[in-house]
Formats: sequence, C-alpha cells, structure tokens
Amino acid sequence: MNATGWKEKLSAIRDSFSISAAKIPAENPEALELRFLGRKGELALLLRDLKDIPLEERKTLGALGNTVKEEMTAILTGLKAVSGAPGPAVKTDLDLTLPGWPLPKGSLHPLTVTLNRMGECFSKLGFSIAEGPLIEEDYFNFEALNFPPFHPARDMQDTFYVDLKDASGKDLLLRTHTSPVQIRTMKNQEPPVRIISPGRVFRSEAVDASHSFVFHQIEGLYIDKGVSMADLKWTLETFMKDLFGSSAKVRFMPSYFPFVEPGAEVEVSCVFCRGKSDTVRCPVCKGTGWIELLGAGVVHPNVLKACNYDPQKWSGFAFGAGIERFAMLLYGISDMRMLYENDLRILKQVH
Ligand code: FA5
Repeated sequence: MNATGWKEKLSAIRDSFSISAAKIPAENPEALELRFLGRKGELALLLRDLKDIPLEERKTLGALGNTVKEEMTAILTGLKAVSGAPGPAVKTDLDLTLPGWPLPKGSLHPLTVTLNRMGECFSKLGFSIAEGPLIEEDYFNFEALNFPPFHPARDMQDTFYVDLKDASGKDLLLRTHTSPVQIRTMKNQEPPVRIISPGRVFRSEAVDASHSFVFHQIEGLYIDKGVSMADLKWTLETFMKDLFGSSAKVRFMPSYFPFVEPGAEVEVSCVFCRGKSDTVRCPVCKGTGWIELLGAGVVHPNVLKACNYDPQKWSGFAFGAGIERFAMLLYGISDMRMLYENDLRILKQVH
C-alpha cells in the first residue's frame, strides 16, 4: 500500500468509527474499542501496515494515525462514563470513609444583624428603604436642612470637608448624618413619603466607648396630611417595643435640631436594669433608668419649603438613630470600638 492509499484507509476508518460512536441507541463502547483499537482492530492493523511505507513518509503518517487513535480513545472514555462502564482504574491514597474537614461558617456582623432587625420593624409599619451618597453636597447635608452657612448649629456636627468641588463647582463633604436623604427623597417624590434610610456617616470626633468618627445611622421620614408629634411618639414606641420587648418605655426630652420643630432626644427605658438600679448602680444607664438613643421631631416648615412641599398642606416627622448604640444595647456590648476590631470571639456571639 502506498502513502495515499494508507491515508484514504485511515480516513475511512475514522468515518466509520464516528458513525458507530454517534449511533442511537449507543453501541457498546467496549465492543467499539475492540473493533477499532483492539490488537486486531481496524486502526491497529492499519498502523501495523506502516512498515511497508517508505521511511520519509512513515513519520508523518504515523503521527496522523496516532492523532486519530487519541481522538477515538477520548470519545470511548466519554461513552464509557455515560454508559456507566468502568474507566481505567485510578490509584489514590484518598480514604473516602474519613469524615470531611469542618468548614468554618461565617455569620453576619452585629451591625448588619442590628440594622436588619431595625429595618424589619419599620417595614412592618410600611416604611420602604431609600439611599443616598456618602460624599454629599453641603446643600443637602446642611443648607436644605435649615442650617444656613456659618450658622452656629453647624458646630453640632464636626465635619470632614473634602478639598474638591463636584463638576458644577459645589462644595463637597463626607455626610455627617443620614438626614440629607430626606431632602433627596422629597425633591424626587411627591408626598406622601414613608422611608427609612440606613447608612454610614462621618464626623471629625474623638473616639471613645460611645463615639466613633465613622458610624452608622438610620433615618426615618414620614410626610402626609395631618402628621403630628403624636404619630412620631406612637411610631417610635411601637418600634422600641418590637425591638426590645413589650415592657420597653419611651420618653421624649426637648432638644434642638434646625430641621425639626419641636425637636426631641428620644430615650428608652433601660433594658438592662429596667429602671431598678437603686441597689447597684446600672453601668449602662448610669442609674437614671433611661438611655438616649436618637434624635427626632416634627419636620420644620423651611425644610418642606426647600423641597417644594406646601407646609400648609403637608406635615411630617423625622428621626435619626445611631445603629451602633442599638447594637450595643441588643448584644450587651459595652464599648463601641469592639464592633470594629473584627475579633471573632465577639463577632461569633451574634447570629
Ligand atoms: C442627628 O444626626 C440628626 N440627624 C438626627 C435627627 C434626624 C434628628 C431627624 C431629628 C430628625 P445626632 O447628632 O444626635 O442627630 O445623632 C443621632 C444619633 O447618632 C445619636 O443619638 C447617636 O445614637 C448616634 N451618634 C451620634 N454621634 C455619634 C458618634 N460619634 N458615634 C456613634 N454614634 C453616634
């Protein structure tokens, strides 16, 4: 047989193998293997015929023949796997009877768990979630919230100013509270509005057990017809009882925020000593029986006007709470810094 004849025969064997391998129902892969690759198989015999081909052509043809052989072997392995026929035995030191390695299981961070729990309470009351940027315009963080430039109320929130202006030349800063989301939402939406807005805030403050320079707040805003301080009180009381249990009480202490009138600091009855720290002084409420948790009030008419809401027609309440303070109460954490140290012994206790 000359080289051309050998090549034609190889091509015919390859085609015949392909047709047999693709048959439905499939042919027995062992029988196919024997027919084409076995000692007296069609391809094996053809490869043996190579000895009659002149040496200079034998090398190329041999390589061609081996490629076809490899192709056939790969297809046969696949067919065996599908038909469940045993493949070549694999030697392994793996002991499949041994128990598996324990996989370390992650859990949510206490701040995330706290935020989720707070979010669930408010979603039951019909609040939806709104978000805003962390790098904020001075206008949204202060001006539209009734803090005019150079007003002394700005000193209440020590700010990180950014040494950049945005594309339209506006002053930028790291937001000091989540209240700018109130403005962004009202400017984009017709009333009624019922939102909560969780997120990170920044203040240039010294760090201690109850203060951080980066922390988290959750804002609440409800605008509708005839909303009053009584609605705020009911909402926050319902929320605190849901979170801390039905015996939790809420009280409002007069306070000042330029964007609400009247404004209040809201305190919850101490969930640790339940106001009974007469014998041993409670370290959390310092014996007062009350813990301050958030700021709140009735939305100031100037804020409504800045958002083109008619204060004669619409009114509302707003509140802003520190998520870290709630996490500390819920999980008995005495120092806020523990929440940021990523010590697994602390983090693993919260699920
Ligand atoms: C505000 O930030 C107001 N925007 C809240 C508000 C919203 C009032 C809507 C009225 C209406 P204040 O600065 O008090 O208020 O912060 C609110 C809460 O954030 C505090 O009660 C406290 O829980 C938390 N907080 C304040 N400063 C820090 C800090 N440095 N580290 C951790 N938590 C803080």
